[in-house]
Amino acid sequence: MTPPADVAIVPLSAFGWDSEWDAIATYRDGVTPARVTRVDRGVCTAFGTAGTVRASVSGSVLDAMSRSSLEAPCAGDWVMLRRWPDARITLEAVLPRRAVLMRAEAGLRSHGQVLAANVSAVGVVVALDRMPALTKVERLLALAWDSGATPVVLLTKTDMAGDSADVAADVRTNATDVDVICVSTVTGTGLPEIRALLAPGGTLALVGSSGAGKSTLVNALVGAPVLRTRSIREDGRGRHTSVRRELVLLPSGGCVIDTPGLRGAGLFDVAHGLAATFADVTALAQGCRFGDCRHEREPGCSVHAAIQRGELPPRRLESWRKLRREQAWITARADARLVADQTRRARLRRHGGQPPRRG
Ligand SMILES: Nc1nc2c(ncn2[C@@H]2O[C@H](COP(=O)(O)OP(=O)(O)O)[C@@H](O)[C@H]2O)c(=O)[nH]1
Ligand SMILES: [Mg+2]
Ligand SMILES: [Zn+2]
Repeated sequence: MTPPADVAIVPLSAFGWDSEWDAIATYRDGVTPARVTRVDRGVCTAFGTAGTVRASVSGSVLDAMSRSSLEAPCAGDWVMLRRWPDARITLEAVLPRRAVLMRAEAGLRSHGQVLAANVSAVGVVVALDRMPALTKVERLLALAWDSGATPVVLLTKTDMAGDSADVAADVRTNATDVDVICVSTVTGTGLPEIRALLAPGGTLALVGSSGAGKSTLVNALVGAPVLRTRSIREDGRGRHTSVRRELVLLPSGGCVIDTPGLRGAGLFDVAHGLAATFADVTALAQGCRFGDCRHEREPGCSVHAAIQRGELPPRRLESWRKLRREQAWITARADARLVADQTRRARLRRHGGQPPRRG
């Protein structure tokens, strides 16, 4: 379809569209691809060849959403939009996602929630204006690894830390196989490295505590104040900062997704992410005498042996245990939910599709 002549045609490839997406896109009359930048109460803002538009969700997408909340469009999704003769725009389909950043839903931790779709890198944002908690970094790294995208640690506010190189070294020894970039939006340190990570067509999702400097970083990368940041006057709770996930296009190509409001990022079935985050523990565990060694008091435990030799910081094992327990609990909850759901369905079938009568 040819867009109207007065509209500047923006190449979607600068923001992640490629031949693989093109191959699965369902082109029909008046239907074109676009990328979701944000979702507000069912209305999606999306960026397509004709610029930014607002679209409501079509009936078929609503149907899919009623079956699973994971089907709801979210920031980063590639979607197909239909433009109707009365100028209304509807979101007809969400294209199958590639890497997805997920977390356990707040309060209902055995349900997942999609934070960002089709990401190529996940930036774990940690501010150096105070001593970072390594367990927190590890928790966020597990989330990042599990997305299928490449994790990277972004140490922000390095202009406020005299020892940022030491902290970076410490984080590096604790984050095997992960790039650690020192960043300052005040001096501009690290911004070229992050831009390089994103070109061409890459998508970086930022995760981290409120106040870590995520939105400020997005603004610095764009070179304009596109997102609200916490001002110095109201550094209490960040009341006036956004709570929405939002995808921002960079003039230099690539996209950044800010994911605010990640209070105590819950883990969501991140067995793979944990193994990658604790690659050192996982590798040592291969040498344990028992396959199901919990590295507590078992004989022939090579994890403990490594701690004795001073080759593995005891903190790493403690952190691994803590996150493993958390993950086991979530998995058990998810299994219980699945069983309950199956039982309910079986009961419905036995009663000819009618819910059983009580009493
Ligand atoms: N000195 C310094 N302050 C920063 C830097 N990045 C962010 N800040 C400040 O940190 C506070 C929180 O930043 P914000 O981007 O709102 O954090 P967010 O909650 O992660 O989005 C604001 O007052 C920013 O001005 C930095 O690189 N250096
Ligand atoms: Mg913010
Ligand atoms: Zn062991």
